[in-house]
Amino acid sequence: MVDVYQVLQTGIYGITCESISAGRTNIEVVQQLLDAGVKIIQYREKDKTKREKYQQCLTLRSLCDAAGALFIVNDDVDIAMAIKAGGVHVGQDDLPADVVRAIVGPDMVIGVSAGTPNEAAIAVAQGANYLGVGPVFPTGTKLDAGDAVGLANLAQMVQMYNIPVVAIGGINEKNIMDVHQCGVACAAMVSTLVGATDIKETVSTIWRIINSDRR
Ligand code: 3NM
Repeated sequence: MVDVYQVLQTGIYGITCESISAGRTNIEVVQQLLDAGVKIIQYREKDKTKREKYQQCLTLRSLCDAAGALFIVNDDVDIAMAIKAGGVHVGQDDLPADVVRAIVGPDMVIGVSAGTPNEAAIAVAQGANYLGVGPVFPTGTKLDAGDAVGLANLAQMVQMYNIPVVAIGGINEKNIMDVHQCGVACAAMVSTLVGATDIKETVSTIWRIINSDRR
């Protein structure tokens, strides 16, 4: 069994997006992330049918299980249920966290995206297990991500809630130290990881930076 809270403190949270994966499939990218030691993977895919997503998720869940990693499905509560994912991540336009909880039961991890303290407070009250806060910096990966939250607001939101905060949006090797110093549990990255020429090397570099901060 994956210890969710331990996994959420590992620093790096990988998110898929096949269209910016340098010609690799989500399966190939996730295998490389897992080989590099990443312990939390979110399946986020906007350009596939539900059937295609379901099929990729089935494969990815078994890869994550074999690697002792937590597998989280973005948006699609039904797919998360069908493949027995470890978690589901929802945004402000999706079902509220308490409704998701009623559907998925007590054991599935629920992550909620929150761009403001008010959204975060509601998510926490509704039983979210972690908060996704972003976009910390401007990002080209999610076009409707809204205005950048910035480091000061991120640090404030980390202090406000007693559940793990996952920072997201525009995070890369150059700014990961600043993000980490805000006290976040993890930094979630799409383009920096899936678009990397050498995924393993990029993960190692980011971990080196984070660990130099922990010492
Ligand atoms: N959610 P990249 S920003 C999926 O602000 C997602 O909630 C965001 O991609 C939010 O790491 C984002 O390439 C995209 O900037 C992050």
